[in-house]
Amino acid sequence: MTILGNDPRNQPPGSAPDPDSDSGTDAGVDDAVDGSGDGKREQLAAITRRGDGERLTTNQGLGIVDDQNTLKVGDRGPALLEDFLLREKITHFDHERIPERVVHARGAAAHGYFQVYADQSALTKAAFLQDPAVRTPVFVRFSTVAGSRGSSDLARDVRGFAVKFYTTEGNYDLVGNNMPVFFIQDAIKFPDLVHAVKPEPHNEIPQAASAHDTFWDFISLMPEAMHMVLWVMSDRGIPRSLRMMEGFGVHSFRFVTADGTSSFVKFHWKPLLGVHSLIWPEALQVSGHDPDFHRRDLWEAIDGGAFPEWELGVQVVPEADEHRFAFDLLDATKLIPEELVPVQRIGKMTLNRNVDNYFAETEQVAFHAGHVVPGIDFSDDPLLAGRLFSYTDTQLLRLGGPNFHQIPINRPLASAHNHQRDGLHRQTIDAGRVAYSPNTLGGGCPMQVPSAAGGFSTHAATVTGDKRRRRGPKFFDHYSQAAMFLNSLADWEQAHLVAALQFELGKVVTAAVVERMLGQLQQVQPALAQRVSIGLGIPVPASIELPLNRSVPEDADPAAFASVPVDSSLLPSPALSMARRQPGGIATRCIAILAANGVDAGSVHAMQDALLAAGARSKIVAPHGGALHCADGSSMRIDHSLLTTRSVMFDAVFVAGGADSVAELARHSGARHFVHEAYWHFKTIAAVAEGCSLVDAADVGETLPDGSGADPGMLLLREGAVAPMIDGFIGAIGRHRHWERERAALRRG
Ligand code: HDD
Repeated sequence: MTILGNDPRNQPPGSAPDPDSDSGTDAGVDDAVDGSGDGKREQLAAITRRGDGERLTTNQGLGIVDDQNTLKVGDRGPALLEDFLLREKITHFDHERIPERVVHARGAAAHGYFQVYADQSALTKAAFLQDPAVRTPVFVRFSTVAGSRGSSDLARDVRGFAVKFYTTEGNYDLVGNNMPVFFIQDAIKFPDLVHAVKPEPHNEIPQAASAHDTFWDFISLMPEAMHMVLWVMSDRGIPRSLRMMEGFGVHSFRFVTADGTSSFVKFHWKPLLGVHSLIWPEALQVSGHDPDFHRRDLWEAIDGGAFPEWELGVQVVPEADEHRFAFDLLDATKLIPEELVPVQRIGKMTLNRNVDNYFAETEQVAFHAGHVVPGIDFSDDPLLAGRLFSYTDTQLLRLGGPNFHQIPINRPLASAHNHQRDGLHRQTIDAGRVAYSPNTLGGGCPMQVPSAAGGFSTHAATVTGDKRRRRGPKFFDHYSQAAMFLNSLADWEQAHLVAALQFELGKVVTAAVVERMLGQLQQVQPALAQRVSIGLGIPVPASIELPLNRSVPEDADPAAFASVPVDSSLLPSPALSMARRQPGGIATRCIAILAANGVDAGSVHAMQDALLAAGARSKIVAPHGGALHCADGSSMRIDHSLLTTRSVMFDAVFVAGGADSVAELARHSGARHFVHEAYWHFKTIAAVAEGCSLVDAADVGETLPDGSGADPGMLLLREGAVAPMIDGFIGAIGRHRHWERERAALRRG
């Protein structure tokens, strides 16, 4: 392992490294880059401390005899200032916290690896996208945006999806979200957006929620935000699991090949478990019951060996086609419909290891949209430009100085050598007297790397124009893609979006803000504004003065901005609907098995085995904790009592047979409520033999709420053994939810 010294790979071809060179290096770990995907694990393992079997010491290694009592005069004090053990311990404790991220403060992360399916040299020279045999280590952090570190996972919000690839050419960070567009077009508006959505500054209310006046005041004045707002109000804002979210790089980036050919690229992550969400009433309850729901779900899945996987997708647009679309590729509030430019799936990411220490890894990881590798470059997206400044700046504050790249989780696997020196918390001993370039005393090292030898050189794009504060003309079409998104959703998805807007705007106190928002929604689609207004009890205003866009420059010809451009060529894009992104399996789903003393153990075991074989998990939920006495005299361990869990923690419910068991459950209001609630969250419910009477007692039925037909999510086998219903149960869970039940309930009114 090389910690200090020159790395020959940084020398131009033919130049011999000088072993006595004075140049410093930055914690490079050469032999960790071995393509097995384990390099980062080994690098971190080398500095991981475990207390097992160790003696207790001070930070200086001094053995501590008594860690229970402060040094005092006599038995009752006073305590002595001389007590350096007390002082060291308390001082360290007092300094344990660092500033939380200004956005994306709450997160969960895991390690894994990425493997490309086939050589992508026709698209990019990026080394990690060439060899299918190579596993590139990754560290992925998911996050909510608005809430503080201690807030709930279940907030309606965008989710961050940030991936750090530890490539042989240095770290590459793909810092994206679970939505393909953004609220604003220009980074200069980012502080305003964040100030508007964060808790209001005078009273710091509300936490992790956009349902308040300042957010909607801002949004109602920002027509460019309409597309993204609809994404956040859709069920994408409340994922079922971090493992079941798509990810998007949002901006157009560039791919660059070895011969210098550049194309525009949009990045996608496609989860192999499909894209699934909660519904809002459920999210509210989960939030109270287990605010760590998403973190726990990710942790337990990885811990249990059900490693989440995503395919990396790319939409590639040749440079010659840059202006082919009605929207501008540089506008981060627009997506490229997959029907126009298909997503090519080029590789797969697997997360297979939880962190050892939340603070050291998840909290201290520093992502940066500007960490690229040769073969990946930036477009002129004005939102991206601001990001490129912001990320280093924020880490300087958050991680306490310019050496945050030397924090273990941030260290590249590729060796790093340069003339940067000193600063707070420097971790390397940069030996020698040469810390400048050019030099002869250090043999000229470290030397610049020609692009042919793997160095990064910016793609030579031609730019012309006047210097001014403007946006491209296509940026002003704010509503076409918002309408396209809405029209692409299934009816139940649209209904949820309408309800979300009703909830959020229903929390807004200032009437003028609500009216202005209705005016904005009217621009997207009059029917949308109408539907939202019904729930609010506020009519859509006949006319309302809408700011077309505050960004119209003062020196512009007003006539040029008088009308809003509209893209009438856009058709609904089925790829945008979650309804079409559901593969149907039940892998990693969690099913509650309701049981009490006297349960028919046979039906429970048969169901448990079948669910396990299909990759799902099941938990026994009973009126009390401990163990159950089964009808056949055996006993069964209980996973949760009805006191400690709710139906919202599960994807489906099975009620086992056994006369005594079901009689006890039917008397238990918690058990009846469990089934009732699962039904109204449109989940699959199955019961066998006597178990069916609990479903009857829960006041839910086998026909759809309006009587229009059989409910495909209700499987009641009133007689016989459980075996014949198992396939049907698994198939029904694979549909995630039974939206026809919701539709029928809406029809019934
Ligand atoms: Fe950002 C964090 C994603 C625009 C400034 N951003 C942050 C994280 C994600 C994103 C996932 C959390 C990373 C982590 O887990 O540590 N940000 C995005 C996306 C954007 C975007 C997808 C638009 C396409 N961001 C954006 C702009 C700015 C920032 C326009 C500023 C001009 N973002 C930051 C930041 C953060 C951050 C303040 C907070 C903590 C951090 O960087 O490390 O610098």
